[in-house]
Amino acid sequence: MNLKEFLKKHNLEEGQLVKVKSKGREFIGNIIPNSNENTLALKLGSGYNVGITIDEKISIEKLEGSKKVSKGKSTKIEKTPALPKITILHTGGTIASRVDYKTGGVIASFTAEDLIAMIPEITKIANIDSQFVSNIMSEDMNLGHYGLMLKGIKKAVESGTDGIIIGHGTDTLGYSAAALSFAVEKSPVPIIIVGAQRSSDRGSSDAGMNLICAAEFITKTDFGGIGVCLHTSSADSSCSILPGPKTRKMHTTRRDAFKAINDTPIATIDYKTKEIKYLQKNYSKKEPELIIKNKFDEKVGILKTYPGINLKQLIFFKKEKYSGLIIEGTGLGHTPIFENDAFVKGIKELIDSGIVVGITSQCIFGRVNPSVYTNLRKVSATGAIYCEDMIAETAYIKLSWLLGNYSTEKAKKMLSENLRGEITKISKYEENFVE
Ligand code: DAS
Repeated sequence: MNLKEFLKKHNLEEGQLVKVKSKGREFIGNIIPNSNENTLALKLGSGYNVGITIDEKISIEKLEGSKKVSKGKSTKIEKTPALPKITILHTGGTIASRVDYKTGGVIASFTAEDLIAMIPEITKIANIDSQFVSNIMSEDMNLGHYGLMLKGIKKAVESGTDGIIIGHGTDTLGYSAAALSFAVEKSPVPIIIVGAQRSSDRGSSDAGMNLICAAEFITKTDFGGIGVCLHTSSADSSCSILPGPKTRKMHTTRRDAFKAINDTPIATIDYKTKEIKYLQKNYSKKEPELIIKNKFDEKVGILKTYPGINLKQLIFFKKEKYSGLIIEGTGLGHTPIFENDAFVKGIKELIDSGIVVGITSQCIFGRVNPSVYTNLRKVSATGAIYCEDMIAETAYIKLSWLLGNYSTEKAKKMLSENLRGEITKISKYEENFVE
């Protein structure tokens, strides 16, 4: 049964206050519009939204009270010929939802008009176009979504855009930023991924400021690559433009959750003065043409090691005929050894079967080293590739992209070579924790 049939069966409509019981959990909220027809979306009293899968086990009860959810009035976009053009690709996530302040209902769909209604000041910075790519929370993305974003980038560049903003959920934003960084080899325009930690219906929303700062940067910079734009600190003072292949979400809720790992932001934008301060000099510049290599190998995985890990988890990747595996080890890139080197032999077995194995560290900051300890040398002797100061997520995306576009031998060689700034000579640390 889909959403429409479900609402009809229970004689319900958008805005109705309901109590829903599903999988042992209970939710009370107003029914709000959403484009996923297998999900009932509620706006909870806390301001957060929740999506509940419609299945036979769900129970629903109508409560007193409802909030009429209107589509909100859409704003006619005034174009100013002299202004540059920015194309916004919508993929979903918190950034893509906005609230009709009169009713408290959330508009889950997204168009340029919605955005202008939410932050009209953006029309003074650029003419806004928008493209619908997907409407998905980013925890639910797969490698196929990167192909959709790359198609959107190509279409926007062909339309003569001066820059691209990609509205994206925050949970897997770092993976997408890495994926697009490798796939877009050269770009004539800046491509900035923007997320939000607070939905626009909350006073502390960061959506508007992140979008404005991204637009300001795009219209003034000579940067031509993939960046990420969110708050620099928890204050509404500035946003950072973070390097695509070095960005990770480091906090579940803070608005400055995103940090450049082992690196510094490319630039910061002061929200009040709109002044841009560059922290990096040799960032990628705009190129005359767009060059994209858009393939990703689906049979690549990540395995985090931990005390008590079972050797079978390693052998799984051989049984399932994977082509690549990133082992997120400990410290300098250690993995368990096991009695009689059983775990190390397991890694060797994977590699001998043709699987490319890379090693990163759960420490997140710093870089791995294959030779300080005897145990590291044992692992390195299997042919496993130490991935310098890349985090596991970036190494995973890079290996998937390499195996999708190059031979296994070439992929092995390129995995530990710096291609897009994903490997830095000196791994920076303090710079990330400025207030
Ligand atoms: N679930 C989160 C996501 O889409 C919501 C957000 O933070 O944007 O990644």
